[in-house]
Amino acid sequence: KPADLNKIKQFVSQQKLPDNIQYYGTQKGKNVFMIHLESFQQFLIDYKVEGKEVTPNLNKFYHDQHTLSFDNFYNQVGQGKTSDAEMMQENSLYGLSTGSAMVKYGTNNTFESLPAILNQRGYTTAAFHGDVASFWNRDNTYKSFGYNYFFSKAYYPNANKPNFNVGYGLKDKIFLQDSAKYIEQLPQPFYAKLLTVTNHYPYDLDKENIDFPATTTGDKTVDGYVQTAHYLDQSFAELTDYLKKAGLYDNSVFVLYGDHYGISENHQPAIAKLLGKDKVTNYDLAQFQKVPFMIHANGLKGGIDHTYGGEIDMLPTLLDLLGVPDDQLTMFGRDMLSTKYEGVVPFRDGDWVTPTYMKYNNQYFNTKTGDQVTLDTDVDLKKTATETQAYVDKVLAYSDSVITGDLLRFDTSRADFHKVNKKTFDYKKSVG
Ligand code: GP9
Ligand code: MN
Repeated sequence: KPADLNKIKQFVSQQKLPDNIQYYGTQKGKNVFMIHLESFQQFLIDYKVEGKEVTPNLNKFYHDQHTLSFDNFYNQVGQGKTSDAEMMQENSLYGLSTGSAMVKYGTNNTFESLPAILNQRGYTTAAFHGDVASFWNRDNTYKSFGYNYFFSKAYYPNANKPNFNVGYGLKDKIFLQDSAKYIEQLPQPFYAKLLTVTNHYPYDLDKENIDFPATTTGDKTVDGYVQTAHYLDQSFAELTDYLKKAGLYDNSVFVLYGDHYGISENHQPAIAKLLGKDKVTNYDLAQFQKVPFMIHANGLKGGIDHTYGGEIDMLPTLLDLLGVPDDQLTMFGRDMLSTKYEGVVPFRDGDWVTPTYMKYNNQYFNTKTGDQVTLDTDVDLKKTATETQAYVDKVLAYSDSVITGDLLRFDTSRADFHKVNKKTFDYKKSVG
């Protein structure tokens, strides 16, 4: 078994890329806000309904000269949805091919996660979420990840009031305001992860909070999506306004990401209408898997970056900015800031996207033009497809064996392993 890990670590170290000297360590020691935008797809950015922007505040943030915004960034989740996104974001390990890795392995496995890495660098780490602590087994998993604190629903005095919840938990505006009051009491530097939830299927919101026209596809489960997305956008602006006043904006790095699609492929006629097309192809559906990935910090050299990447790449990219040495970490993603980075985005079902070709629902496309291509007629595709498929199958299998075999436990003898003592964490109120 330790030999399995060695083989995998060898592969991981071979695919490690040099840091980018323009960025490396430029954000070292700053507070980190990780803002999880529930079910938020990239197409919402700059999207308009009846001439109005759905997300004016996030658009402004996206286009800010100090925000690095990736516009070819894909979600890579499987059945574990939000929890798969978290697994990738905190560890650069994939979710599993079935079920949720956090549910099955979060309690007992050894991890070397972002909270543990930052704890060792003097950070206080805290996760915030307006749903019950046990959802996706967060209460146990966050201990394994090394979170000092987990503020779940039970910590929010407003959570029991009527009309303060919708869907899975506290409404985002209340959740983010109440979370900010906890955050400003944390010793700095801190790593704060905020998991929003109102922009979640079926996109319900009370009348008083609806401040945006629904779309008119005629599909009831789709048409409210822009309304809850708009509400999330307003909540985000309220949070950042508050943090600016509290003096926490300029000395913090903000990482924003969408976890997965909001509108599933079961709604193709509605998707076609949203995109202004007669019919959607598998190419369109692949584009629809894009989610935002933005990193903002005072003085950061920003811009829209067209690099192809996915959630698995978030951690190595952030560690580059924070100046954290990561040569020994078992991460399957790669640093999107590295000048040597070449995008290969594996999906959990074995499909993939590269800057030249993509495979989606068993069809191949030219990534740039969207033209369908076939293995028989396109020699370049054949080469790319063979190499890419081998790589994709390998990383998914390796990541799976790290999780299902709990292989990182064999790495704890490393002098620089970021150990976690789960027993030192007690999220008290979060129980029950
Ligand atoms: C609930 C929330 C939703 O706590 O994270 O999870 P999802 O259904 O998106 O996986
Ligand atoms: Mn989710």
